Amino acid sequence: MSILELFGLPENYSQHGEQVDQMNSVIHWLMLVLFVGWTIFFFVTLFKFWHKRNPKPSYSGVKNHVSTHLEIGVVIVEAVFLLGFAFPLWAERTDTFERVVANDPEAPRVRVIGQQYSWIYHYPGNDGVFGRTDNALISADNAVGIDPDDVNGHDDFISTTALKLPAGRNCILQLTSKDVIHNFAIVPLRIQQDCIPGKEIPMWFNPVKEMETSVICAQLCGEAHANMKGSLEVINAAEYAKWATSRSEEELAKKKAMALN
Ligand SMILES: [Cu+2]
Repeated sequence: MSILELFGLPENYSQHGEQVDQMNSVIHWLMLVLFVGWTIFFFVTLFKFWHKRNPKPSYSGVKNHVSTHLEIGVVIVEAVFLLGFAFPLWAERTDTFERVVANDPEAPRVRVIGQQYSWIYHYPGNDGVFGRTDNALISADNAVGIDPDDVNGHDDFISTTALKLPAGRNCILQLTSKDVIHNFAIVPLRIQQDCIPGKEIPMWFNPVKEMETSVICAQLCGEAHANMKGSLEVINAAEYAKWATSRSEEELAKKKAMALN
């Protein structure tokens, strides 16, 4: 059993998750070593400077420069860690959004809109383009304010029950919020991102296999924050394509029928 499972972290389902887990694990072991080391130092100090062993205090204090040299040494070692290891590792392990999009221009995209206290998912439909949205257009029948005059939005569809995504693809979520700051956190995929009103922030990951999980809001956002749970279903890619196509066609037919009336 890994140290992370011991702390109750669920199984990983994303391509990048193993690297997050490795980092998490290294940090936990390092903290354990520091904890044990400083605890030993504490007791050694208590014993060494115990008043019964040193009945007469030293009035002159330390004369040599060992501590100065030690401190310079610590600065050098930390600089090597930061510049030689941390920065290059960060550059290697993070992927820029441009690179992700260039590698897979067809990557499925979903807009995720947080609101007190639920999540709404806006799919671009079969044309792959999101319709223009405007908060002023939000109403009971238009949960995310899609502009009815924008043709790109006619085949867009909304899901308020679950976020469905295909397994084994790079998925891009574009996160925003209608009211306050929320945070879309998917622990089994080892990813989370703040949803900020007025901004649309991309988040991307590759769910490696089919799964069902809950998504939680990880930013204290009001009195019912604890109830702000969504559900995520990662399904077979072919099944996903079939579902998304039919939902989009349904939506387009509905719009056409409305236009005829
Ligand atoms: Cu919240």
